[in-house]
Amino acid sequence: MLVDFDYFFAQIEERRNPSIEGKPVVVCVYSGRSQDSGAVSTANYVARRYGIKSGMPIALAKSKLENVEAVFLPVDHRLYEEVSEKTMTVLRGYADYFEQVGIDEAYLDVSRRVNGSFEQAAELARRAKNDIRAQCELTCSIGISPNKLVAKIAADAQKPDGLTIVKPDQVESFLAPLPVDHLIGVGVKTKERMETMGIRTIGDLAKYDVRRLIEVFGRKLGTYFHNASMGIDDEPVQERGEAESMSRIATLKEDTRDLKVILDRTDRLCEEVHEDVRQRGLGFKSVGIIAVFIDMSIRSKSKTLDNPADELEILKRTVWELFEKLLSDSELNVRRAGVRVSNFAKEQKTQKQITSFLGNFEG
Ligand code: DGT
Ligand code: CA
Ligand code: CA
Repeated sequence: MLVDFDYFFAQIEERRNPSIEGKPVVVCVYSGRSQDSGAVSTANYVARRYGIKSGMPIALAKSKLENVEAVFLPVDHRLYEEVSEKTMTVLRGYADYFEQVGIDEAYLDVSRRVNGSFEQAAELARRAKNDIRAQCELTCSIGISPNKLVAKIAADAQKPDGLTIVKPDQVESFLAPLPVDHLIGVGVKTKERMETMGIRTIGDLAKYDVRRLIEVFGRKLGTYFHNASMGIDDEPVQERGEAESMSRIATLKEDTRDLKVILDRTDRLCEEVHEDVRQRGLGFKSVGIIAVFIDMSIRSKSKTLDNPADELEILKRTVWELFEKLLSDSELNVRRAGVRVSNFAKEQKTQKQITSFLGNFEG
């Protein structure tokens, strides 16, 4: 399965402020040079009907929406990252193997848990969509197919709130009528090149002589295009950075240095991290915490346990201990707090340097 959230940043903005639903919503990256300089990050589907697209200059988007009551908002990455983490935690529970590939999409290998049945996979997808709607108040679109390549295209086939199932014997007929640029790796240039060769659809590409493709695009790319056009792909769904560490970070309700308030939030982060650890049957030997203070300075602490542990209570207790120490060394209020476990018993990886520690938190 490929799960991709619909108009992700704009949908989160609608959820935050339901009164803007139904109006064109345009989320922008303002460059700050002049009032409207910058680009559109994404737009809701109402705005898309007016021709608004990701990457478009803000001024152009404004002119297209000139006589319409539209909402223009700046990106709030912090919020989108938090929502993303939550959605990924929910989705992970539906997969045998899980691979997040962007802020709003992930591949789920569900073969084992549905015994290879596409009907059961569809049922699982419907449950995942309902769960995501209930827990995160968001819609997503899901593509189900025998492999990652086709699942990605299937997820895009019916948006928003879509569910598209392409069984093995439907792959060819599903792909054939689609324009070639639906394939990953076919950009504007390649598309133009293929057009001059009389290749407009994926079906045209599938019929094209593979030797000729290799002459034009080289062996690697030519072979890839040939296989991709027939829906052939055997890339596994792979956990990213599985053995390194697992972490969660969150913005506190208020800036504070009250240990109780901080632990109230980090206890929940511990529960989420613990759930990830438990699902993968790992034990952790290191526990870390991180605090981002109101001046944006960052402090972290970690502790190595005597023995690998997998108990939630040990995690919470260690986090408590570490935050107590950290607060005693600083006078500033804390804005964000995070929890991390690493040094997993199964893999016995050495502990990473502080830079990757932060990299992990900020993802
Ligand atoms: P969708 O999936 O077609 O319903 O719409 P989105 O907005 O979810 O599009 P997607 O999945 O390609 O991208 C996920 C988020 O990434 C999107 O909400 C905003 C951001 N994003 C996408 N394209 C661009 C871009 O060209 N510039 C910037 N700044 N952000 C982008
Ligand atoms: Ca999306
Ligand atoms: Ca996406």
